[in-house]
Amino acid sequence: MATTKQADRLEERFRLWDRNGNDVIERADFEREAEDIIGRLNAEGTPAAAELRRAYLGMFDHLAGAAGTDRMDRDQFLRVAEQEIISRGDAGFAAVVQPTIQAMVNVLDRDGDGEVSPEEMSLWLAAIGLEGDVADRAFRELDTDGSGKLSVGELVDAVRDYHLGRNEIPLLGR
Ligand SMILES: [Ca+2]
Ligand SMILES: [Ca+2]
Ligand SMILES: [Ca+2]
Repeated sequence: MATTKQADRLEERFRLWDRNGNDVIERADFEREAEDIIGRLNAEGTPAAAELRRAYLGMFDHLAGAAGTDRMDRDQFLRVAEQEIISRGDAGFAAVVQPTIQAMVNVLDRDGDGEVSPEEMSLWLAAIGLEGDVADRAFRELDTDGSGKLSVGELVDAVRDYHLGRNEIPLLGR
């Protein structure tokens, strides 16, 4: 059973992902979201950007396939997100969200060590409105093993925790 905060965050997700504001989530919304993220991360035209676009559309295809429609209205989206992601916990986030997070990491990981340093993360945090000391604090909170870098697993956990109402860092936007 979803808590109020979880439900609010799924509502927020619906509103955010309905990029053209027509009250349904469709493929065009995810295409636009991916393009915007690629633009904010200054990654246009790179192989990693193409992979990020594929990952976003893969996430859409997963949800649309489970919903049985490629035009999800609010109720359909909330139901399918609860069923495919939230209620399945770690397995749901791993199946649906992790490929997108991995693709984001591939875009950001300029030195190719497979993780995201504070410098590499700064573009992403700035894109969600976190800069300076606030960004530093958010980075430390996300770096749960204190290694000084963010792994794909730490970032997937962070997105999960935000949607479960356990942190206040809206990595996928607010
Ligand atoms: Ca839409
Ligand atoms: Ca790196
Ligand atoms: Ca770490």
